[in-house]
Amino acid sequence: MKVVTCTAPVNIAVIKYWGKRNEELILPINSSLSVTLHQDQLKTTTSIAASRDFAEDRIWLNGKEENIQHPRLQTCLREVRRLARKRRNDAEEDTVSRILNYKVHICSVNNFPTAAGLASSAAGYACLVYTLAKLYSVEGELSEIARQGSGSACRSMYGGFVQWVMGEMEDGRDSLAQQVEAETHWPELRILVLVASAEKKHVGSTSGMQTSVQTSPLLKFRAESVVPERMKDMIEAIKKKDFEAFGQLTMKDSNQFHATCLDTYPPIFYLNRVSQEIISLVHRYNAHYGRTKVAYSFDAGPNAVIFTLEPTVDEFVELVTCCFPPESNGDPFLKGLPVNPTS
Ligand code: 2P0
Repeated sequence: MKVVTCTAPVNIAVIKYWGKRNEELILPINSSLSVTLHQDQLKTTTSIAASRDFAEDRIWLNGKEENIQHPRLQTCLREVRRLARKRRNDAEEDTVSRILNYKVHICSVNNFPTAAGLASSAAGYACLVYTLAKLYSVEGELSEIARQGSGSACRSMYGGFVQWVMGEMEDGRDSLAQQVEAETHWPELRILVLVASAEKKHVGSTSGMQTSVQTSPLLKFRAESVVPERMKDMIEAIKKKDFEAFGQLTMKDSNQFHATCLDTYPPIFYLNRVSQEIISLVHRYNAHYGRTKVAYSFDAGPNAVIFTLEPTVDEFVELVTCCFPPESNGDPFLKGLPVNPTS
């Protein structure tokens, strides 16, 4: 038997992916860009065992057995095994060939609530693909396979600041994740996750974005006329460590993503009253200082992700706990998460 265990962190998009041009290959209508959290924070841990004693492939997610026949799981298994057959080297040929004939048992756990809309599929599929690749000693580019598990998963294959280039080819060979800057690049950057609700989201991302592509003219405009320029500006802001530019672009992109959700027919509402109050609090805080010291971003759910720099964390956390006392609103504050392991 061979057993391999790996972890993969969540990533938070600052230029959002929303909408596919090819559902099966998971090819997006626009490029996107995210920040990958540190491995010690919100993450998935996956163990995969291969043994000649296993009669079939099986998978458990957070302790519960799931259907291994799920098409996206099957794609990841098939594609990593195909690469293993193609890329195996002579030294390892015997071992890899033997393991490729075995069935696998996969156990995957998240250290954060799966239902809270915190990018669980991104960390999950990134971890599955990476762990499978380790099992079969596959090296090299893997984000193309992770993308076919869940679009946002391709970005969790790298640390630091990562872009998912939409690509142009029909077979998706050029729709890949690329690191823009390493995790050591911006040590002062901090991410706070404010949990406004741990409820499961009403409209899942996959079906939500399908409806948006079919019905929202704003989404089409965004993909064609806004995101290309914004990607360039965001990469420049990151490279220069210009927090004001980074923060403003992040907030504008989150707001436009939620505007496309409202422009979808029937409309999709991911933000709730607490989310709106957090948005307003951030703008009042920044207005007080006359500059952008804090930025928010919301994915397909009401929970806020706050970006700020280290010296601002304590004051902003104090403000949030003061404005949203845990006893009246649940517990909106989860954790201050360093992006960089060395900081
Ligand atoms: C993102 N989201 O860029 C955006 C922002 C949600 C809002 O990627 O169908 O779970 O598996 O490709 O990756 C959520 O979409 O969807 C997502 P699929 P996925 O992070």
